[in-house]
Amino acid sequence: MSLTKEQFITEFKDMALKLYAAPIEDLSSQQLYQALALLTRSYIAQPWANTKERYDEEETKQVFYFSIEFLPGRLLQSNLLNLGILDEVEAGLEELDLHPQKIFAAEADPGLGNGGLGRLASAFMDAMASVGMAGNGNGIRYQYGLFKQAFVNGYQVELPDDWMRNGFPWETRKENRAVTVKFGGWVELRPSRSGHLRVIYHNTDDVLAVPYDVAMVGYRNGVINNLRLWSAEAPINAGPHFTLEQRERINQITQILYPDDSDNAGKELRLRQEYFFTSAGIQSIVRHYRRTHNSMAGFADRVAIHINDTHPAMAIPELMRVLMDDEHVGWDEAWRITLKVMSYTNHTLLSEALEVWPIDMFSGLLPRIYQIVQEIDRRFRLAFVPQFGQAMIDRIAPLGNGQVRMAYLATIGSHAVNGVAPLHSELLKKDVLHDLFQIFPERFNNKTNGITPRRWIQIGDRPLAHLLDKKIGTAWRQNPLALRKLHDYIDDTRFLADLNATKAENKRELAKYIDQTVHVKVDPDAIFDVQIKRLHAYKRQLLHLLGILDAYLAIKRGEKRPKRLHIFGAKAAPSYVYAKEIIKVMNAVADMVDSDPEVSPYLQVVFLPNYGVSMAEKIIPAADISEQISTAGKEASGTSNMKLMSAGALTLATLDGANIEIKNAVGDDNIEIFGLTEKEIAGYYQRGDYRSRDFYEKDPRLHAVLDMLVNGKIPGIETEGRDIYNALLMYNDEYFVLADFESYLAANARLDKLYQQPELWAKKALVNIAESGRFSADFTVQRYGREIWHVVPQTPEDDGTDTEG
Ligand code: HBZ
Repeated sequence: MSLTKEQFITEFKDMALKLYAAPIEDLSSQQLYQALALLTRSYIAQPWANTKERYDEEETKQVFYFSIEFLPGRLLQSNLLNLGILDEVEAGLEELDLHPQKIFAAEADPGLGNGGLGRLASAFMDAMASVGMAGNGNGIRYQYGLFKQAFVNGYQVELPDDWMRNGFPWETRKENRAVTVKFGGWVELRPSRSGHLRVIYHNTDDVLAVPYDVAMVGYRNGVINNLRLWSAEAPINAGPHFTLEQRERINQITQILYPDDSDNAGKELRLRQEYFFTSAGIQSIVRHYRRTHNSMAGFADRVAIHINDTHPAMAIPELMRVLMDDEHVGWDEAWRITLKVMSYTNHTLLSEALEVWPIDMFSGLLPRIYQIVQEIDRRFRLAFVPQFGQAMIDRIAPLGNGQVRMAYLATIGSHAVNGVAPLHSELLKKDVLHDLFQIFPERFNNKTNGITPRRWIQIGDRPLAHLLDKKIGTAWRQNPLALRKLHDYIDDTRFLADLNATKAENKRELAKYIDQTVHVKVDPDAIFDVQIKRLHAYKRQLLHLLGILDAYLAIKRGEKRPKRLHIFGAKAAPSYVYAKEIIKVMNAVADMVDSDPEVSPYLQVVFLPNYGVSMAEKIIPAADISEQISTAGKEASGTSNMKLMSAGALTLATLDGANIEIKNAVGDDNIEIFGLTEKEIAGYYQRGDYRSRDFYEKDPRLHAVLDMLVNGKIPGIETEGRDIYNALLMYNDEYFVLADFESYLAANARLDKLYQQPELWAKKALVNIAESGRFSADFTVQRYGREIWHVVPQTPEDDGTDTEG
């Protein structure tokens, strides 16, 4: 859209006055934010309505991305950017003597997700709108986001994240689109006079699902898609016998986000949440379709539904239910439609994260859905036992071991199943879904994750964005593959110096931010070494910590090295004791290093509390080193690896997840790889001969570092050091931390050496930025569009590289 600075100023003053009956000088940042958000919304309204109308008129095939998490980050700035009016608005605000960044910072982060899976869902929403794809999100409007993390005496404490305290100006309540979701009770199947089966529900607990829609603004293309978040409410005609407790139970469904990443909560409330938003989504899609069609025959040509991990896998039996019970479609036709509509992404190989539900719980809460799953199970067995044998089919049928197995159900009921990086997709076929791959090989494919450079470079890294504009023009903002033009300047000494200057500027900014938020002074000339992701044993923040302890000891012995600032951001699941112990030790080490004048000139550690999308926007531009050090074969893809690369950080990585694609993109000289490969680790498993203690005994540096955990040298820790020590030595180090220790140190030493040559470092940073364009989520969703959803993407065109693994 177009908007002049002058126009904006008039409209903004007007909006502020209407809202607060006061001139802008009297308003707080929060109030200014509210006024600006509402004004921005008013710009969105018309194109939003137009987009909907166009999709309906042209009968565009629509994608519905079902996800139990979305992590959009702050929306004001990105909406302004995507509308194409960010510059005008900022100029206007400045003319009014206001500080744009202060106003933007007043927005609360919608913390509606845990980590990678939720952030990916939001990146896809942004990307689908930006490439002009009709893509809608379907999820839950959690009253509280993921907990707010604070440290007390170095321990993680979890505070409620009341993110909607000041309202959420981007949502629109659509009570006219509410649907009813049924739980519990029992079902009666009765043949009706017309020959259809009539399904009669008795004694169900009915919940009203009310949608709140959030606009997903495409980048400068006039497209506005929809993210629909469902809220649970008591039925409208609940009647006089409806108790406060019943109301409370209903409200609970959308009150909290389960704070688990790579874990299976296995709680009935979680199952309720999953069915709640899945059923609401399916019902509203079918209802919308039926407004303009008098049968379901063409449904699969107009609708694609994507299941983001197994949390929404009940979409499969739920669509079967609606097709059969409400639309009177027979089983075979309903199954044909369902298979064509559904596709599924797996995000993890960790067995503890594979969702299963006890049959008792499942059938009690969802009796009709359970019947349908039973029938899917029966037909699956009937079809495949003859060819593949009872034993194999028993292993992978939807029902088994007294459980409903969601990953198997999702695979059986989808026409496409994908992993999120080539190695991950291969391992799915080899291990977790191996048997199902034998039956349905054509369904399996890879779709490497992506990120949105709009948020991470255009918004998060303004100094870099401007430098790029100056050097290679602005084409990269539309098509990030244009970043490859940077290669032409690999020997441009002036430009390399500018690149380093940009990084230095970002580091100074982050240093200020760290001082403001945690009151710690950091040296902006240090190497900024960053590890930002959920805290999990397989991600091995612990290996990073052991590296820090080794540096500490070396410095104590008199070794000099370039100063390193280790920056961590990570939340641990509240029930994940080991992860929380790692946080505690990390904070203790940070204090120990800081208070030791012999060490502090060379080493500093900061653990920033409450890591999230907005904080990532501050940290990423300032990073020199990106730590991606998971045990090979465990990290499905990773996405912070891509973001950090695009900011010119050098990746210190194991050959895991998308690190492998990054290595292929930048070449061996521009990434620091270390550690065991997935094959080598599989070898250890097979032979059963990993002995962590051997490494401890052989390597004096490792020996000294591990001893520090238990010899009282780290002030302020209690049993945490001992627990970690035991996990590594007595319980044989499940994630091969000790095996990779030596090569991790060697890789770090190479980085220290390289940092002494700023121009060489800048060259490597340049190659990383130049090659980061391929990881744009715009390309990822276009691949999904072509190969899975069968929708036609519009602009910009993908070059087709990096499609299959
Ligand atoms: O999904 C992550 C993977 O660990 C990461 O490698 C990948 O890049 C990213 C996007 O594909 N997985 C998750 O974030 N998983 C969860 O957040 C999760 C949440 C609730 C659960 C299980 C897993 O019950």
